[in-house]
Amino acid sequence: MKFDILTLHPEMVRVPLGSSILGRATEAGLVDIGVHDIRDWAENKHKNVDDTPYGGGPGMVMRVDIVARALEALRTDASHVVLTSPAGRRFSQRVAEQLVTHEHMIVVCGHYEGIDARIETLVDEELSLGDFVLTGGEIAAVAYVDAVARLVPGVLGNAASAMDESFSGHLLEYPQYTRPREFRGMEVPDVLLSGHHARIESWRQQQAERRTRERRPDLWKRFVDESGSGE
Ligand code: JCQ
Repeated sequence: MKFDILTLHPEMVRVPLGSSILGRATEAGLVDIGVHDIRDWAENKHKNVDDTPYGGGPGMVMRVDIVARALEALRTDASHVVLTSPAGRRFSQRVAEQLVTHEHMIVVCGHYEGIDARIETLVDEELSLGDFVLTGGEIAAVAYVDAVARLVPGVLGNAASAMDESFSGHLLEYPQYTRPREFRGMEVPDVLLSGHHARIESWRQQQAERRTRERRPDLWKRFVDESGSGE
């Protein structure tokens, strides 16, 4: 899958998206993540990308014509264009599962001072990471690309890790343990050392349900409602 990020701060996204699992996925040719400086499409020699707001007020507003030129250069019929914005639809695992169906995803990083409102006509949707304001959309863009890219077949080395999650549906993960067997008086649960695979599976399921009920009553309600109706 191809990704392109449009940003005023390429250095903020290059390292996280080139490291670890996504770095390996890029080397393996499973994903291709392009990072582009919006300033490359600025017209004058000063490379200005923003201007003062019509109607007055503090700060600067990003010009829509420059973002439009950048998108004209990058988009194809297979592109899905996303703008990072606290005013957008809330990002989630379900949204990531929808985004991975596109061949090409372009993310335009918004900026706290704002973009000309006509940007709306150039993007397919606006996505929010949550109800908080960032200085720029770069951290949101990294989160979206990471969450989508890990769903591309082959990106997660172990095929079971992605499957386990969808199997457990809306539940939180079960607790995991490794050596040492005892740490500061805390023992690894006996069942995990028993070698009884069926008992281990049912203990993990029970733990996942308990943690979800205690920590995320909202997810627990969805789980109960959906398993009740056979969904
Ligand atoms: C993204 N959750 C928070 C800030 C305006 C496009 O307009 C704006 C963009 C930003 C940067 O993104 C965020 C954000 N998801 O703050 C203000």
